[in-house]
Amino acid sequence: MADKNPLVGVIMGSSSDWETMREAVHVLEEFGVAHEARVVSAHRTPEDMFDYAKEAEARGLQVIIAGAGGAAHLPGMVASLTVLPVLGVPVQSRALSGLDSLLSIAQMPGGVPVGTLAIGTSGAKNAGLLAVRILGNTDEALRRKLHNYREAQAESVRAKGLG
Ligand code: RP5
Repeated sequence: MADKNPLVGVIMGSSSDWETMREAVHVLEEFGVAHEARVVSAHRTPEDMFDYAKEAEARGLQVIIAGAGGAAHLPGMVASLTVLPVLGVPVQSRALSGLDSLLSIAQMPGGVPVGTLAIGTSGAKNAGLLAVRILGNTDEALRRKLHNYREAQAESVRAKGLG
């Protein structure tokens, strides 16, 4: 899945991560941000991961969102190969409910940053929103959309009241 000239790359370790990572893609679609989504595994296709990370900057990507579960090396390895901001999404694993993913992604050594989000769909959604906020620093139209989004969210909470 790819728009022309994508600004955000959404990658994941397995097609089984898509159920989670589609939340990030939904946000990018909602804000009209050009993006692409691919399966790039740190363990099963390490050469593809290397090429993706090394070529990302020259291809015009500005943010990479990387989701993985279990021994979740993908976000950290990609961050070690690029200077683009990398947002890591811990996918909820079957064995340990994503705690393994979270710790694998969050506990990076100093010098190789990964912005780690929450486990699962909330993390994926917030990774999408954080990518939009990063792009919003230099894109006034996106910044306006973020203000509208925030206001609409607040209104929807107020409208629900106590149900
Ligand atoms: C990781 O292993 C993937 O990110 C996925 O979350 C997990 C399980 O992958 P599958 O066995 O479902 O392909 O690399």
